[in-house]
Amino acid sequence: MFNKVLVANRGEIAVRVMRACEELNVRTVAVYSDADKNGGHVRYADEAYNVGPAKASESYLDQEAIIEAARKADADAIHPGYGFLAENAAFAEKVENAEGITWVGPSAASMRQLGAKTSARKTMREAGVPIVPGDTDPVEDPEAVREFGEEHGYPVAIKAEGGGGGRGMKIVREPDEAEEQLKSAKREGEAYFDNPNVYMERFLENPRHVEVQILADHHGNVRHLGERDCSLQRRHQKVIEEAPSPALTDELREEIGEAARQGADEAGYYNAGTFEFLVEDDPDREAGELLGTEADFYFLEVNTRIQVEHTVTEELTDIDIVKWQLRVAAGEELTFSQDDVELRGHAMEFRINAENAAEEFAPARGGSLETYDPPGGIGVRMDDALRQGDDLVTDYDSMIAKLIVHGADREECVARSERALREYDLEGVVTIVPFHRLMLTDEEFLAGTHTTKYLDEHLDRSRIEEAQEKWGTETTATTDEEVVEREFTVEVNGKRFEVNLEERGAASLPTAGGGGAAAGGGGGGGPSGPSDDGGGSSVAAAEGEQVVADMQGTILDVNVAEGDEVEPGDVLLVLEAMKMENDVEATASGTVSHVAVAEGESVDMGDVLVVIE
Ligand code: MV4
Repeated sequence: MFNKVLVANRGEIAVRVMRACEELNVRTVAVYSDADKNGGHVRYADEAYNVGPAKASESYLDQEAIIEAARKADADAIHPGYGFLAENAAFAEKVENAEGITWVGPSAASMRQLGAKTSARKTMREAGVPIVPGDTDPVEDPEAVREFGEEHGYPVAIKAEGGGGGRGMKIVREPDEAEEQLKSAKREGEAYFDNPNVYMERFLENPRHVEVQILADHHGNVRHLGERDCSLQRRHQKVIEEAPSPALTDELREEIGEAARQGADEAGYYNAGTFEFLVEDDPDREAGELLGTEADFYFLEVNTRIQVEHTVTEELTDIDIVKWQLRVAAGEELTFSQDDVELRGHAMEFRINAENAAEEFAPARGGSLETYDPPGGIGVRMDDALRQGDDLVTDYDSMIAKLIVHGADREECVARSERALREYDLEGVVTIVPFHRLMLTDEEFLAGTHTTKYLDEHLDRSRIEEAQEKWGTETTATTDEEVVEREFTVEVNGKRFEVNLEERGAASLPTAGGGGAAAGGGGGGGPSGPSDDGGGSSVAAAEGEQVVADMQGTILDVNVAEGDEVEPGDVLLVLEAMKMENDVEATASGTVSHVAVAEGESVDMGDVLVVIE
């Protein structure tokens, strides 16, 4: 087993991995950006290293900085968590080739083989795993799309080979849409994934998202740990995940699990991974009716990492997946057979996002945890990296915690979840807890008949607003507490150290000149951007004639050109950030004199987007 593991991540997943290390008597190393200097994962680790500024590309995504921190700490393994570099094959390869440091995850080769959707589909088809009807080679010609539509029926899905999540998929509903949608899919593939290759599948109208947890060692042992149902999604973002699926019979459950296990085995996969499937649901299925082996299920894609929702599988099987990741990476064999894997009871995970569900899930722009008193008791697990008084860091993902609940069956799990969400006392930051409480009263969700389209196309938005009013909490967008930072030189046993001290709430004391006494002041936590106007549209800070980005993200659409006349409220462009589409609006009348960005470009907070004279 390793001596010391560097966790190349932040927030709840970093603490989750560190807890596994603690139980294995392995020392832990955190990395953090300037925005996370007060982060919970920094507090938790045995030691912590700053890897750069808030901007992820210059810190958590800076491969050299991460490896350098591992060297400095003398760590003998790196666990990537999820997101950031977790599925970056080049980084995995760098670590695989780094003397004395082990990569905790699947091989770089597996990431390349299974990360590109077309090669994943080929591998699964050769393993006898059903794939969504369609091609496995890139398509270039609109005529080929029309022929496919004639053969398999419309709609046809055109997907980016490098795609994933909700990005890179276009739907062709009739022949004359083929040319434009093919071009659009190729453009998006090039812009987002630096890969213009796209392929076709028959589009399934009512799919459930069912995924299977895989654990495999370096000795040929491949196990599946049952499935998770992640059908409750909003704009391709999972909101509540559960296991087992409320829609499947045990026979269908076992078929899908075995298909995933077979596929992983054939692919020579090792460590933890998740095999995603689409299960065709019956739109007329009633509450209490289950999908049996007559239902069609198809392999969709592989996630070559630990996932956010691994927790529900852990609660059902009592298997610590992260500990097994570490053991497998250290060369140990799995000590349980497939028959030893038992699925007990029912579990749900509620993603606690700092978002306002009544404002199209707009991410919170700031705040601090004036009250943070999470639930507890039997069957309740909190995975977070928070404590009361923490400032909200808004530079990264809006998910700040996970509430995981386990019960003897789904009914008990729901009742226990309602109790836990009622207990969750969180003031100072807006979250989607009210939305979760609403879902636990929703007929479709309680019946388990919701598909992946339910939230985007069916849930009545007014019910979300009512829930937010009924159960929402007060928030303060800014903190007025003074944080004074000073630099001191201290001497310990004859050795001198430069240390930065932060004093919260204290009046700034006069300090003697020299010694680098830094002037204190300024709010705590991450930068507070312009005030949020809610509604998922961000009013860019218009400084004089410049319209600048108020958050880091990717340009989705540019709606103006030089010479255009604009009025306040006109949508100048669409910025994709925090997994949300944000309209950037003009705040003054005038003529567009310069457009500084193009579709697909990444921008940072403060970058000039458009100039209006
Ligand atoms: C599909 C599909 C229907 N038919 N492919 C969405 C993102 C990516 N993971 C694949 N996705 C889909 N692929 C075919 N042939 C429907 C979706 C889909 C979806 C899938 C799983 C979970 C949520 C979803 C939300 C919208 C669309």
